Amino acid sequence: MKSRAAVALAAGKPLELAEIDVQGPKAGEVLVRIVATSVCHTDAYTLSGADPEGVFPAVLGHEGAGIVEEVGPGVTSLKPGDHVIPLYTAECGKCKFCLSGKTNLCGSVRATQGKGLMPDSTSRFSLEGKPLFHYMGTSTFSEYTVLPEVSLAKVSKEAPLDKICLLGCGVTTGIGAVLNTAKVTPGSTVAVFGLGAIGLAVIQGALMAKAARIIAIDVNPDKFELARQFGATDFVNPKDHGAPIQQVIVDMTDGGVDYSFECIGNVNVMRSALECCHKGWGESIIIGVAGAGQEISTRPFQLVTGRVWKGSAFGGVKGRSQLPGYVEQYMRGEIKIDEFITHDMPFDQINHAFDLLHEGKSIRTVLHF
Ligand code: NAD
Ligand code: AHE
Ligand code: ZN
Repeated sequence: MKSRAAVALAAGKPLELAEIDVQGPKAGEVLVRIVATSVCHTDAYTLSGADPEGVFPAVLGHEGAGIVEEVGPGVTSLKPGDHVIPLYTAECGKCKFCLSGKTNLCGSVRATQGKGLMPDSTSRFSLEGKPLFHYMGTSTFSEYTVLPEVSLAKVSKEAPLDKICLLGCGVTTGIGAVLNTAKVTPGSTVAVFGLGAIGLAVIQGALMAKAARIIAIDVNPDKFELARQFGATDFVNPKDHGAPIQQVIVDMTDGGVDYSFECIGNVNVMRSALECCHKGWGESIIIGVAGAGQEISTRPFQLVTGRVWKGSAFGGVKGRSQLPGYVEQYMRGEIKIDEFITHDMPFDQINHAFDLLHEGKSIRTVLHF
């Protein structure tokens, strides 16, 4: 079938709007009509060429929501008409990871996903007869996309798809990093580095966890008002201080924070986020994604003296079992999503959505097919 799509033809170039060809689902696969998708910084990161797994030409996009159009042979858990959120972290329920009870990472489709291919190592997308790569197992920048059954969470039909698409990445990642990865305890002091959708969702999670003090840090002071509305109590622009930012935070907090979250993808800030943690118990969670070749460093003494470094992917959330509950929480008013959506526009304005993100003018832009 034909599908409207935005194609990443090469790194560093704007997306090309095109009508692509989409093959029907093979065994264990599902064809989904994406109703709405948003742009996450990770899409921009891959498009920039900094992603070691970035392959071109590809159909990017991983924060979306849609409706099942057709299922392939052997698919039992989904049927046409079901509302779904694509998952870049699959949940097969059967692999070593899924059965471990220790992680939300799933091994079932990750290897081929990282190569931009479906589990049978082929693509369902083509443009003018030439294959296009998939992306993160989701490729939501195409009106019609094909995913493995294990990469789809079935959610309530009552929920607005143009809002809950944000649960496909940003909102879930931030809240989950607080509740699942850090397990922030009531009364804690939390520092959040980077106030995009991820950082704001971390603030939301910290409020849900009853943190007493939430320090919001960004080099763009325009982000502070929304951070305040989400529950941040203190605001720090590193540019306003001569001292290293970790020293500023340590001085503000009688020795450091209980938890910090890096929501930028900057390895120098990752070091600051660790080093602003309290001696003996402070934990720093890396959420930001850093470019190829970049590495983190600190004095081992920072860890010897009790600080802990952790990372979080999709907030430690198991998509198929837990995302339907997140949708219900949104419907009951217990999780904010609408407040992240600073812009809404037709899908064909997708390059403008990328520009707004780069310029620091948007939190999330929802694109409608
Ligand atoms: P974003 O661009 O909307 O937000 C980043 C924020 O960081 C901006 O407000 C920017 O002003 C701020 N910033 C940049 N440099 C800074 C600095 N030196 N000090 C303080 N603030 C600084 O991005 P986003 O969509 O919120 O994504 C944030 C990061 O999280 C990206 O690296 C993205 O790839 C990553 N991410 C990871 C996961 C995961 O599962 N681990 C999921 C989603 C996104
Ligand atoms: N491809 C990159 C890694 C990118 C990365 O870390 N992705 C996050 C999700 S970002 C969503 O916006 C993630 O979940 N990672 C775990 C995984 O299995 O990919 C690289 O460095 O190769
Ligand atoms: Zn994302």
